[in-house]
Amino acid sequence: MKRIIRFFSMLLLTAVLLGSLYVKTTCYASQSETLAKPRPSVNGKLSVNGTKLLDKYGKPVMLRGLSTHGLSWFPGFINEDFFRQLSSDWDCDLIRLAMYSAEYTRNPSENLTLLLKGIDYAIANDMYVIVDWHILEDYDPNMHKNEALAFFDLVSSRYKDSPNIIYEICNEPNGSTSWSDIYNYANEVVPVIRKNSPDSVILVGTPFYSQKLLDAADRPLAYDNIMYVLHFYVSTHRKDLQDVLTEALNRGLPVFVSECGISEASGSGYADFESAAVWFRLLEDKGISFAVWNLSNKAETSALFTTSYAPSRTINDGDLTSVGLWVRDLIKKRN
Ligand code: IDC
Repeated sequence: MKRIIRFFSMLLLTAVLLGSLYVKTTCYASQSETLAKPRPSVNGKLSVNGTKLLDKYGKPVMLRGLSTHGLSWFPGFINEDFFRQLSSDWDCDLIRLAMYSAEYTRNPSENLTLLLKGIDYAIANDMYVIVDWHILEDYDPNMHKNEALAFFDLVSSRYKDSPNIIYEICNEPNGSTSWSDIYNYANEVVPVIRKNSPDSVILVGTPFYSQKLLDAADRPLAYDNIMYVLHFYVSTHRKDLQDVLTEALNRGLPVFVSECGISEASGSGYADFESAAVWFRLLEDKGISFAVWNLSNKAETSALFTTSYAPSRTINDGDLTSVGLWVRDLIKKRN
């Protein structure tokens, strides 16, 4: 009798163990299936539902990509062959074009040509592309609001039918700029984009260099398909800012990390790869899309390329900085 009881309890235990293993593996499988490698040609137009970024089938997607440096300072990196390599050799599905607003207002026509080239190369190479109005030294987006309205009107009417484009209306408000300043600015810029491109995803920067997500969570904008921006630099920002991200998500705020760097907040200094691993694990766990700063050969820690790399050449491992190698692997070996 005892033997029979033992036999059946072993049988039961095995069944429970196998059952939990099955649940675990299928969960992982569905997670990587939905989140891996989205492409505009397959996943199409994006939208936002709750905290999630969705593809045209309503499946959650996570974009993993790279940000240019200021377009006007590193125009050589806006070349089709370079974009092709990022897309096909690095499996990069997102590129962010950083159009420094202060530079743009100094020389609109040349900068616009460069930006449009970048968008066209991204589209030709099947990547999503963020059009970033990169305010920084002009710390309040209202400072160049009229130029921003004209800029977004032009770009969104030109690309109104493209599923590739994501608009980022103010990189990093800073100084005394409050969420209510940004809120008012967004209430003017979003309708201009939406008039041309009704459902496009729009990213909105948050106060203090796009770190104060919780200010936005207190009073989100009244439009659909909006995501709120968090930026971090792994050697400066750690648990406090990670907790802000988690709290914002818990409060239902959709978050997009449109810029992050493997350096100190200055863009240079020490590269803390351990902190980077913690940050990107968190983004993977939460399914948060990101773009890493920066695609340039400037002598600074966050640059992915060595100073001797000429962007007209095929990329070799020797052309990448230690940060570049790490980021290339991060983008490529996902899931
Ligand atoms: C930095 C560049 C650096 C440039 C500086 C000023 O890496 O070469 O001299 O801008 O234009 C940001 C900004 C981003 C900064 C980056 C690093 O969005 O423009 O780039 N950073 O400082 N926010 C936090 C860090």
